[in-house]
Amino acid sequence: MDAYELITRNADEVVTDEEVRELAEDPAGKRVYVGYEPSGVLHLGHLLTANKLIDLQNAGMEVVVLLADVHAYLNGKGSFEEIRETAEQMQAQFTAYGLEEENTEFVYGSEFQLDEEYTLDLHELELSTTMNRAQRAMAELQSGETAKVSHLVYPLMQALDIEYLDLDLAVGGLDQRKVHMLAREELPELEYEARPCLHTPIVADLTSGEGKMSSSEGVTISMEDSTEDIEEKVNSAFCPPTRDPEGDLENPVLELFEYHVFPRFDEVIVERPEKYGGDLTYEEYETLAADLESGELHPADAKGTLASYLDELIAPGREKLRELR
Ligand code: TYR
Repeated sequence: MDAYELITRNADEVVTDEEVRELAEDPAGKRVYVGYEPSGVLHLGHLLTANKLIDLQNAGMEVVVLLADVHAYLNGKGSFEEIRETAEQMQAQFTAYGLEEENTEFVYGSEFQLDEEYTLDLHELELSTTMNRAQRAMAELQSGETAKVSHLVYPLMQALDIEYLDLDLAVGGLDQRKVHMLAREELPELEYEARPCLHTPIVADLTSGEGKMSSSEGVTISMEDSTEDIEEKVNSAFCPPTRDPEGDLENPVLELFEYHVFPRFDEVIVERPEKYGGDLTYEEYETLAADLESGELHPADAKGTLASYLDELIAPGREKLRELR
């Protein structure tokens, strides 16, 4: 796999492809980040972007993880003290998951976002951005929540982070694209360069194949889940044997193989007794998906295999959480 393929595999979108191709020509030492509002327990949503960071690390890039404490504060997630505590737990779980400590720069937003220069730039962005523009970039509110000024400042600061962390590429889930587009438009107003960005897909809810999977909506898998929890969740997951002809429903079991298992393992072995055809070995996601569709691979076998690989990925973080509590 060449650098461009590694950098862009499993991405839903890159902006722009031309800029990312240029980056891929010489990725060594280029800086990339994902920012996360601190959360005490990582779930699959966090791990999907972390997988991308691991790819980028393998492509030779320098990885920065922003523990966005000030952003979480602006989003009403609690006091600074509470947020910092969850940020420490988050960092420990990322490291356990496979973002090597020596090769990953973990930065708290409050380390630079409260500096005078940053603040003055933020005010300049506030001057050059209309309310309307900031509102379009704002994250979706929880149901029943009223928009505050803090929700408008939030995307402006996220845009500024890309400059202040000296990044060559910004990565996030597809839900971050509106902020990244704002950054590309507004940073040049301050005479900073617009940077390319890469968006990972949002994986469907485990039970229905629809919509966004996060900790607040639908069923996800987290670092808190035991082996049995994982087995149970995967066993009850929606797994239609053939692809939805209309194409609106995703198969979450296949998505988890594609975005979580294959990027982290060279091969996937489905263990089956001889009388059911014996073990199956897959080196590529596509082959497994085709076998599920053709009936060669039974959904129950696919689920059992998925659960055990996910468990292997979750185990070190689960252990870490136990130590911390
Ligand atoms: N907006 C991101 C989220 O929803 C968090 C974030 C904050 C990302 C600041 C980047 C950033 O610079 O999780």
